[in-house]
Amino acid sequence: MSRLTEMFTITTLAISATAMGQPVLDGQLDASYPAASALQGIATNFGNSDFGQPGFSNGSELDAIHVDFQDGSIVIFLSGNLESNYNKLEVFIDARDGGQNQLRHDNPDVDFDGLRRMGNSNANATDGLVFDDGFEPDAWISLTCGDDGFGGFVTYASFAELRTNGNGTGLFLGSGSSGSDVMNGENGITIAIDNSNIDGVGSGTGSDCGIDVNTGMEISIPSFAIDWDFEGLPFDDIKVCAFINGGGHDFVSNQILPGIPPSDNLGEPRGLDFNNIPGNQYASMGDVANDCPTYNYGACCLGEVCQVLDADNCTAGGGTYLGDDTTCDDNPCLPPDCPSDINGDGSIDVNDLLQLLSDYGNPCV
Ligand SMILES: [Ca+2]
Ligand SMILES: [Ca+2]
Ligand SMILES: [Ca+2]
Repeated sequence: MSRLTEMFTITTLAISATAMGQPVLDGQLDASYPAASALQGIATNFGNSDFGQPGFSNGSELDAIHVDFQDGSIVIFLSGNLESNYNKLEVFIDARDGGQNQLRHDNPDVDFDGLRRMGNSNANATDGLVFDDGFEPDAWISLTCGDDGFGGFVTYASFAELRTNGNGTGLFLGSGSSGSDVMNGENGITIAIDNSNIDGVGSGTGSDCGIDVNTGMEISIPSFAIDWDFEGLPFDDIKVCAFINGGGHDFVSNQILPGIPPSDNLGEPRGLDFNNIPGNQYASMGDVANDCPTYNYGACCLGEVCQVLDADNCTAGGGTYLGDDTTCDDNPCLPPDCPSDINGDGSIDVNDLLQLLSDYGNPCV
């Protein structure tokens, strides 16, 4: 191919890609993406990144999710960060009939058995992670990143089918790096990351907002990876649930999309049931989230017991609501420690002194 022809071909490809509206896989949010289907409403308890580098990141957060089907591929953009300590981004995709509302025990052994770490612990157990009713994912992708051992930034990813009766195909997709150094998986899946976000949600467990973040994790899945019987499935109803998990797929953060109300990290994925958490923890293609969700969550005193609850549920249950985003740290529901209030009437006065004098000389038993 002559240099001129080569340039022409490259230019033509670039123009046709733009004309067809395909996103460029580089971890930056392209104009071709639809509006966010969900926005994060709480701070991250897995670290707020402030490095500002495309590669290495010192925190994980999921700020927004965009989902589309473009030119034969499912495209998913998750704005935010993935900490470069080999924590895991878990992405579950429901794009066809069937699937696994509860993760099974007989899924393929991929990523050091990381997928099965979240599922039923054996054929008779029912302790696998349960998604909200109406969400039955058919595929799973997990992305991780960190130091390659030589000071360079590297990404790895895995894919698995989540067939209704288990025993789907799974594979290691390969490795990549940041920006346009994308990972090209054997089955046509491509993944890019740009970790440079320093905005979005901050650190903590209270309310926050993940709006206006335009860098993060970008995934393109050719339809045949999920249309495994080549039926020409329409892919007009795609749902996605994403969350940040610990390095062993064994400790779920509080960064879920669509999000959860203000909360600490969720922890153990086994036994986790998203039906027990308000709202749908899955987003549908076509959903539009213009604003971050808002929550009236805070510490609620039920006697001396403190629980972070929704304000209405707190008062309906006879509790005292201490205000939005208050926490149960150092149990604020316990009476103040006031040893000089000897008779316990809430004030220190002459009656405490008289009580002391009347007790004077008695043995403490
Ligand atoms: Ca499905
Ligand atoms: Ca942030
Ligand atoms: Ca739910």
